[in-house]
Amino acid sequence: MSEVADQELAERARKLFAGRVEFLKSAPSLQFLPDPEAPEVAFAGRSNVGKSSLLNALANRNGLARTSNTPGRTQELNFFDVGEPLLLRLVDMPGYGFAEAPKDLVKRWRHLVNDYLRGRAALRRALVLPRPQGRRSRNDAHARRSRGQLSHRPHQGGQGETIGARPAL
Ligand SMILES: Nc1nc2c(ncn2[C@@H]2O[C@H](COP(=O)(O)OP(=O)(O)OP(=O)(O)O)[C@@H](O)[C@H]2O)c(=O)[nH]1
Ligand SMILES: [Mg+2]
Repeated sequence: MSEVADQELAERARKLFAGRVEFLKSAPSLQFLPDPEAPEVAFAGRSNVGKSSLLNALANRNGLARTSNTPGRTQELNFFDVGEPLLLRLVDMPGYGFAEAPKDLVKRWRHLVNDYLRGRAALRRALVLPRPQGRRSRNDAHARRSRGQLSHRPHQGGQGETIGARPAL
């Protein structure tokens, strides 16, 4: 892509995120997912890796998604509407790996995330945040497999990756 096209895209993104970015709802289980009215982009990765912080940085709004030093802060699928009219939805997800919560609760989050990744028709991209040291865990690999690896490509610089769409929910 040319530099001019890149700049235009960056400007469109800046304007988009300077406008409406609003919490819609939390889904503790799949039956509470919102109607699929817009393409969804979800943040996946280990607990405490900075998924909620990244969403806040992108939206330039501290406190939009709740963050904490304690792993296991995000416990549901949290949906945020972007754009007026609605253009896309960001989805902050619970992390996997270690979390300061009972084991069966952590297992429930894992199933919720995997079912959503596997079957959500509206999900266009899952952004998998790598651990800070850049090593992939088994769960990072599992998140990729859940998504079926359609149009899966590493981010520039090899930091994180995006995983493309595969429908059903
Ligand atoms: N140094 C540093 N700390 C960060 C960065 N991003 C997030 N943090 C801190 O890491 C901690 C966890 O951030 P969260 O955004 O809550 O992490 P999360 O992946 O959403 O965690 P869960 O919801 O528990 O899965 C917080 O104390 C953040 O302030 C970063 O880029 N650099
Ligand atoms: Mg979080």
